[in-house]
Amino acid sequence: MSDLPFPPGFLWGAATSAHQVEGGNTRNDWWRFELVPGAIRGGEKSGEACGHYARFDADFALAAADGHNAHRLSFEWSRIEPRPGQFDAAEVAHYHDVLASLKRHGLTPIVTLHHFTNPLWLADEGGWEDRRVVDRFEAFVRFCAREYGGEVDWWCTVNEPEVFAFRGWSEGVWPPRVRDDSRALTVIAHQLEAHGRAYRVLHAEDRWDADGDGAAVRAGFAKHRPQLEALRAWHPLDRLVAHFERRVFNEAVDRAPVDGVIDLSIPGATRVRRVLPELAGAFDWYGLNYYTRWMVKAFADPSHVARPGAPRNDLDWEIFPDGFEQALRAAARSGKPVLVTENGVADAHDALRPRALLDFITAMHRAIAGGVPVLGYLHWSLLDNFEWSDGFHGRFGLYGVDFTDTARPRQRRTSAEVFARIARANAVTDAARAWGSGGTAARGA
Ligand code: IFM
Repeated sequence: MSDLPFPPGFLWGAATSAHQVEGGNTRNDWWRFELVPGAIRGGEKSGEACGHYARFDADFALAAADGHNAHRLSFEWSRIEPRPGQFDAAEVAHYHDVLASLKRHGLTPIVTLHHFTNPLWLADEGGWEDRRVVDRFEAFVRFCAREYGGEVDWWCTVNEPEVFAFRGWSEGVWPPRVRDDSRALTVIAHQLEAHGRAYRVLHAEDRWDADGDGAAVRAGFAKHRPQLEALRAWHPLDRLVAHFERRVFNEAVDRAPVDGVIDLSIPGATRVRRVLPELAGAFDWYGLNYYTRWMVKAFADPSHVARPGAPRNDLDWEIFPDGFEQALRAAARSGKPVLVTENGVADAHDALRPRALLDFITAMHRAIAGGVPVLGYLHWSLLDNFEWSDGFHGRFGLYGVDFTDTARPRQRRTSAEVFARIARANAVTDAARAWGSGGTAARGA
């Protein structure tokens, strides 16, 4: 086979989030939630997570040695602003150290400002259900833009507004453990509104072109975009529920930053409709998080399952690379270039990931060849990490982590080598294919 080259300047890297890797995040709502019996699978707690708070420099060295040229991370709001309006100088300095380390290693930072966790004070005043959060977030973003603008150009305002809202307020499996679709829609709306505000603030306050490419700010948010299909294609209710889910989860969230209209509705919930001029056109790139296709089964528990017989990862999510190509094409309909802010496979034994990685990246190449402008690909994740209510069960790392002793060396997986071969060549080459095809057959295939 011939090489599949990617555009010059393509960003290759991995993505992480603060709470999932740093450890010791005692001042946010997830830390408190993890203490609730039954909240996390196996009673696990983030605890020291990967110990990345102390080991970031060594971890970035691994990424750089593998040919990465970018890295997506998040700033932990509760560290930087432990009380409203008060900023912790030591923690502020810590993230300067992190950014300096990324620079030394030649990794362009892509900084997420909200990745699921909230300072305790924010959660206690109503969190993302209370409209005040939009002002609170704006103030935090303004602080970050002024403080770190000289080191950061790529900003990701919020991560997966729809996942954040549905898990916390509809399914009730994340904090604050609410089961109310109307409240979930309000939370999505607040996240989108906060994104619009943040976008304007970043462009107004961050005037420094940190990487000298002519742009001081490139901002967007990360959208989780699963395929959603009826499990039983003949069943009117499966089809109807899949339709409503696609509409609110994918289409309505896609539309909001394009024309500034937030219009969220699902049967049985109060519709949320807002027209926000500051949200219209408020993104420089479409952040795509793609993992899987969900087959929807109406009024069942579970209501989302993998396609029967499909290859699945350790969390029972279908591995469906064609869906990635479709999601990229859908993202491009926003009219903006696409940045793959996440894509990955939970696979503790690295049996499926090497092959899947090749298949996903080849699907992305097809999308690019078909005209989709893709700026880069950030693999989830550099390290195994704390997978929210699944505890340490979903192992997504190019590198394995020994959670019994995070000081031990990271375990380099075959996937890291496959990814390195692609990133270094900026192409899917035969050498990468040779490494990637060694994975064992997919479970359930
Ligand atoms: O670990 C998460 C991440 O925090 C957000 N996107 C999906 C990942 C895998 O579930």
